[in-house]
Amino acid sequence: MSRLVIVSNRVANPERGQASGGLAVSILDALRKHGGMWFGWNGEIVADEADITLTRAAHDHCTLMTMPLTERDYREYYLGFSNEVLWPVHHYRLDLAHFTLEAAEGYRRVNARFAEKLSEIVNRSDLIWVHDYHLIPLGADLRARGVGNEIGFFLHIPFPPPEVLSATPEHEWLMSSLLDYDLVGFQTTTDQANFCRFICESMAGEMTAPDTLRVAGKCLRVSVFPVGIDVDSFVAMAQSSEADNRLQRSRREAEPGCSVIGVDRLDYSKGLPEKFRAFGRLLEMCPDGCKPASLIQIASPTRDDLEPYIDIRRQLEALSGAINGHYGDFDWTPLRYIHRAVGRETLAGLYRASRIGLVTPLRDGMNLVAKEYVAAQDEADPGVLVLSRFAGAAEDLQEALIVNPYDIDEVAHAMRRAIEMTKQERVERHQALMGRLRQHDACNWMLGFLAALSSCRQQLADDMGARRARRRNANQRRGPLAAFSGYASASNSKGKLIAGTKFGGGTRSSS
Ligand code: ADQ
Repeated sequence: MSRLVIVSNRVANPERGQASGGLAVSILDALRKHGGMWFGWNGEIVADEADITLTRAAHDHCTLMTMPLTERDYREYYLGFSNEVLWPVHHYRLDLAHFTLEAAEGYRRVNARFAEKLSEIVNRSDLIWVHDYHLIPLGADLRARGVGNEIGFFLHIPFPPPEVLSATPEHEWLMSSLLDYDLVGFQTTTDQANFCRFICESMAGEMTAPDTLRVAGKCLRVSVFPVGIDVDSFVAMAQSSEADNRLQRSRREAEPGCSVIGVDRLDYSKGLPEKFRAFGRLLEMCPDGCKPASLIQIASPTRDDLEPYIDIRRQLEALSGAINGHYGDFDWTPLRYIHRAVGRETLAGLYRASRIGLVTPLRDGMNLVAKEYVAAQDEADPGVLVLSRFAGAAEDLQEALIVNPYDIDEVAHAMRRAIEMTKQERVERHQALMGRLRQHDACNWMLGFLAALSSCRQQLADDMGARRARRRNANQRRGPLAAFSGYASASNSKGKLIAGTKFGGGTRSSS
């Protein structure tokens, strides 16, 4: 079996149980199952490029190869281009995107350095799996250094429609650099469709099969691999003694009403102000003196050097203060807002103790919290997941109460519906959701991606062989001049043929 080399911006410490980002959680699950090497930034900042060296650390199931960034890299590559341009644009927030040439330069520079260091340590037979938006051009940089391995890329965040993407300066360069991967994976069919539409409409590509793009003389496999969680280990975690202690404590200290939990990184994409307002609306809908529900919102700090993150924190402090000031009582704090990371067992216990899991991002690649909440429930008396239709998870988790997070009334009504839902309905919905979680769990995500990556060159070669054979047969059936006319129409009409390429349906004639 080939060695797996995972590359991501940040390498998390596998021994610390508090990874509060979805990417780290999913990669750790993958490495626990498969083993291999994890390559990336160690979170440290050094003064000078000359101080950047690779460090190796061995763990039970993997080797970590990490290096620091310089202060300038951090500012330009990480905060600047990755998180002030790509993150907002991919979450449909053009209003928050802030582009500078220095940031774009920094992004190119760090990707090139990752490629330089990585190319020195990979073996020819390694399968290389690059993760997320920080490292889009890494595949092309590796190719430029002669790395001929199979290289796959997985995007954890949404892929916006071409009309939004094209507002990013440098987007053409970025998208063309994706063509050097063998396989590009997305969370949902919507993301995949947006990407394929961009390639077909803006880069004269064509779809030669439902998951294959041909563009600029290259073939690229493009598929959907919804990220999942390790269901059994999360179920076990939710029943562990630590989770049980948290559950018992939560029950003892419970605020009045139905318990509602929210767990998110403190990010503007997660829709936290809208969530607080919807909770406020729920309280407002109830008669005076009624205490229908209490919300615990855990929001781990993230990117707090950036203005939009400072701003959202201010908004949440003001909103939670206003809600508690207005509705709170001597025996009741309706909204508890906790701004820090929490251990995973504690989280599991909190999910289990809560009747409602409130997951309402404005836009999200997948959202693992939604899946963790479902897995942590007591199957005999489960809680209800209220889920944003704009989370990738909503494509699959249809038995949740699906809401529009911008519609405060709709979210408030969904919470009321969850409070009033019969046990039988809760059990039925939960059973169906657990089936879906198991179908798309962490293991299937990883194995699906790796199987596609290791077979995609062969499959592309087979597809091309089959296409050539089909064309030959068709020409033979049409007689001796057909081969010539087929060639002529393809070459004469190249521009038009491409302009007439029908997205998702292969080529069609330009007539
Ligand atoms: P994130 O945006 O980080 O991930 P998400 O999928 O919800 O979002 O994952 C968050 C993870 O961190 C969960 O496992 C959660 O338990 C944990 N977490 C969150 N807040 C925490 C806290 N306060 N304390 C401890 N743990 C906390 C990105 C994309 C997502 C995509 C994932 C995986 O933005 O859309 O689902 O990658 O692909």
